[in-house]
Amino acid sequence: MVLPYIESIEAILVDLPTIRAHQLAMTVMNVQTLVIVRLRCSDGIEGLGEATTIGGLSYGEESPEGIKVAIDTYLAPALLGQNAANVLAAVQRMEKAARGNTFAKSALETALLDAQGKRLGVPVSTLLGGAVRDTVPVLWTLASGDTRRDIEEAEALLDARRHDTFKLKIGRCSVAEDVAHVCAIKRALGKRARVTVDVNQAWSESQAAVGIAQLEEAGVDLVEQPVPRAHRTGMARLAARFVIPIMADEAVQGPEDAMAIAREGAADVLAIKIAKSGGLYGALRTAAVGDAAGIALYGGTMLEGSIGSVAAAHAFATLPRLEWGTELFGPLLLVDDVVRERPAYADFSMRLPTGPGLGLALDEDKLNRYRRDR
Ligand code: MUC
Ligand code: MG
Repeated sequence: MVLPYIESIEAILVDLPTIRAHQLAMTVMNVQTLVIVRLRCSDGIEGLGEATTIGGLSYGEESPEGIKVAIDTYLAPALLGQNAANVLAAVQRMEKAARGNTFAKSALETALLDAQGKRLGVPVSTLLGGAVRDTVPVLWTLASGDTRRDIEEAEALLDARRHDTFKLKIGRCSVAEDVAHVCAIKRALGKRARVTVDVNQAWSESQAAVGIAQLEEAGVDLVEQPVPRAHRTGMARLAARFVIPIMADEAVQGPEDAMAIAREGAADVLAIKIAKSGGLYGALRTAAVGDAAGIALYGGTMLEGSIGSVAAAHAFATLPRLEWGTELFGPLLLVDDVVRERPAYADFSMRLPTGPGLGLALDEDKLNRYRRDR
């Protein structure tokens, strides 16, 4: 048997407008940049991958432009000519070629898995051992920056049965203003919806103690990353002090962080993201550590488009426990995408595509329309 090898790798920057401004503690997004990976193999099969960040370098340590440089200059040369059918061997070569750069590695691993799934005629979730669910619950983030508008948005999405859990992005305003904003939304939605907040590291521990007490009182369901990622002992004190679950997002990248969080009791829930963990396998290893420690799991996003979101969905669909569902709504935040058919959302969930690989097909016209170097 002739082994297929990796023939070429292309990383393409794609700029897509969002449907409305998306306001987070550290940035306001009006556009999302996708780094689309096209990995071509000697047997004619092409795998697709994607990496995104949020607000350039304002969220994390990788930017879209930096991801492209890392792929073009270091990661692609390490993979060219290698066996395309051995994904983990390729992942190991990437680990040797570059430290960190987990977002770039995740996009490449996704492309390898997509290609291998297409080669074998099975979905990516099957390559990972098999899906235990064919849909994943998906929440929506309210982040227009306007309380009234957020309530109207939530009402419409509840009526359409698209989402029944809403995550509010806070940390831009004072604690008092943020809490008032959240309480107004929670009051308006009542028992019809779950409401969570993501502070994106913006509070000090003492601000968090004040804010979380009021959010708990208002019936909010969960608080994500209230304090900076490095303040694990502070997170542990907050997790011990309050009944409302505390979720680690920025504080958990890979399995080692999950282990430290478990050891220190620094969170009740882990936000697992393929980008943070360097790919789908890394995400599942991170989840396994949390699961073994009795920490609840949540499928996170870096606001990827369809390719990255569906890749994550294939991984999250294999998790035995996914208590807090997912936030894989990225495709719905974008006015358009670069695939022929976007994933379907209904009944508060995303349906996993069933075709081989990711189950998505690239739309060449759209790619040409939105690529930055057109
Ligand atoms: C984050 O920090 O969780 C997820 C949803 C959203 O609106 O932003 C992301 C990032
Ligand atoms: Mg977060």
